[in-house]
Amino acid sequence: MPDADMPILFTYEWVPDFPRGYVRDLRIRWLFHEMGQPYRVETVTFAPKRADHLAMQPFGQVPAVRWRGRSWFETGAMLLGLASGHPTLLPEDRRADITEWLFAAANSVEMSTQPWILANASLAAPQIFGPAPASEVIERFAQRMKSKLGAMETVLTNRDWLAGGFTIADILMADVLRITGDKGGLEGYPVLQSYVARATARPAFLKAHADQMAHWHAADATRAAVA
Ligand SMILES: N[C@@H](CCC(=O)N[C@@H](CS)C(=O)NCC(=O)O)C(=O)O
Repeated sequence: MPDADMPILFTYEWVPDFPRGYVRDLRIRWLFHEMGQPYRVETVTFAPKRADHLAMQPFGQVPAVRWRGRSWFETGAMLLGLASGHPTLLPEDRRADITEWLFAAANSVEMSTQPWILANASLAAPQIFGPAPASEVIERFAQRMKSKLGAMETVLTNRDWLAGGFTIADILMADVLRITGDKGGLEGYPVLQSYVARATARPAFLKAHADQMAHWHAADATRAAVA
């Protein structure tokens, strides 16, 4: 395949250990592996944010993708746009359900898990994440998260995937829940634990995770060579 036809995935040139395996470019790597779509990676700096980075991703975040004459930001929008036309990852007759679940993953579930994850990160490492909120605040974050996790536990009881077969909705939802589970948030939610285990056993997830970790290891080697 000529290079011009290959999607370019933008991620950071280097990150410290704690976000490795969780940087959201993994969700797009996962998509490309599910599609059997080769891609190449280019890097942006975490700080300062370069003008060409901000032109693709107005918040200066990753991932961004450039493909077929346009660039993409927001992982939910990328999953919808890049998988468009795919017969199993985004079947037309289930597009509406899949879109609902994508928004639910990003806007309801991740919106409830992130404050709890970040508060606990502050408790564990205030020198990196800033001072932790008061324990009553953390408890309120936990309760909000649990109301969403409880709902998802009910939704996924007796079904393997959110919208029929495995789709892009499962890429986003399973990755949101994977991070939560790795931080201890899925205790007491056996259905969600099984869902995450099922999703992350897929060869495309394993390859995406390995690719991201290889990227950081290569970045370490580059830094060591320059130092
Ligand atoms: N809603 C965005 C979130 C992107 C995001 O939070 N990216 C993180 C890395 S996983 C980032 O770049 N953080 C650095 C920053 O916000 O400056 C998406 O889903 O694409």
